[in-house]
Amino acid sequence: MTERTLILIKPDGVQRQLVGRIIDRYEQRGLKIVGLKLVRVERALAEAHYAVHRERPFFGELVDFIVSSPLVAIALEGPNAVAICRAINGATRPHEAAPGSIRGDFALDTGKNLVHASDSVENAQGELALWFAPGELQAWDRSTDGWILPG
Ligand code: IDP
Ligand code: MG
Repeated sequence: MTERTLILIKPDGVQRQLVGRIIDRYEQRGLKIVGLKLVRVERALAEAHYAVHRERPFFGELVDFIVSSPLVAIALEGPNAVAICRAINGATRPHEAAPGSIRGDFALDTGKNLVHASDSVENAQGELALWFAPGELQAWDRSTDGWILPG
């Protein structure tokens, strides 16, 4: 089932100059980039994005971190893109993230775990609408699709 999902390379990933290496993980898997931008986020957007965590003790710190410096927002498309990206990122807490995952290879601290990925198709649709205007998402044909995608 073709899905779209939202990835954020959070400010720690941009500051540590890991953007290229992180994007490479998704691209080499075969996922297609359909949206990509560097953004300095408004507080309201960060709060809306993490609204589900509003009551958690780390919410303020998390929002402060997300608005502290530019981040990279990416829309990715592919079969099971939501689950595939969660696996590429690895577990939320880096000490539980498998080696080979982004967090398992590059992160130590839960608050600086480099990446976000939507956790369901429904949430992905909401998050993509929050982060990208419709005209910023591109549907495009890839010449290698026949070698990567089903059918
Ligand atoms: P996810 O990013 O793997 O989906 P969530 O549980 O949705 O993880 O949490 C969102 C983000 O909030 C995490 O990626 C992490 O940066 C931060 N976070 C989660 N739990 C904690 C915590 O206990 N302390 C500090 N930050 C946390
Ligand atoms: Mg989450």
